[in-house]
Amino acid sequence: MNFLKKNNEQKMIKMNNVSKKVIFSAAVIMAIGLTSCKNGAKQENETTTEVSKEMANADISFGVRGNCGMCKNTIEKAANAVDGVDKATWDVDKKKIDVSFNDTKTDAMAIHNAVASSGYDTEKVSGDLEAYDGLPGCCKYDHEMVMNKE
Ligand SMILES: [Cu+2]
Repeated sequence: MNFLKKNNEQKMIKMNNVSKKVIFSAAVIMAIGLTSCKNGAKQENETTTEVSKEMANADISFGVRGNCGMCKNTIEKAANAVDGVDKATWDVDKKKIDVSFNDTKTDAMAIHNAVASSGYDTEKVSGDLEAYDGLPGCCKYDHEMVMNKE
């Protein structure tokens, strides 16, 4: 009787260990998933602190579709990569980008095209579909999404 009980206890301990392991790996997987999304979300709140590298003399803002903080990174990076762009800030709620740039070096259409080639729809240019396909799952925004919201 005593032996049986002990045996049972050991079984329970073993099972416990197994389920603990399962729970632990599930937690690790979830944490990894959450971290990548949190990273994005965290950057959402940071204001763009690009050091002024251009003499901006013009500002535009236009609608750009996107979902999250990772979208924000991609969109702003694409706009900032345009020669003549001083600062680009995309608003995740308004689905809108504000760009300051030097109009002797670039123009609005070049900025639309740069953002679109990173996979994101702007008011004037549809996002490059190949780039869109390469976006992380959570960034695959809805092409019908309302943009440039107030
Ligand atoms: Cu995203």
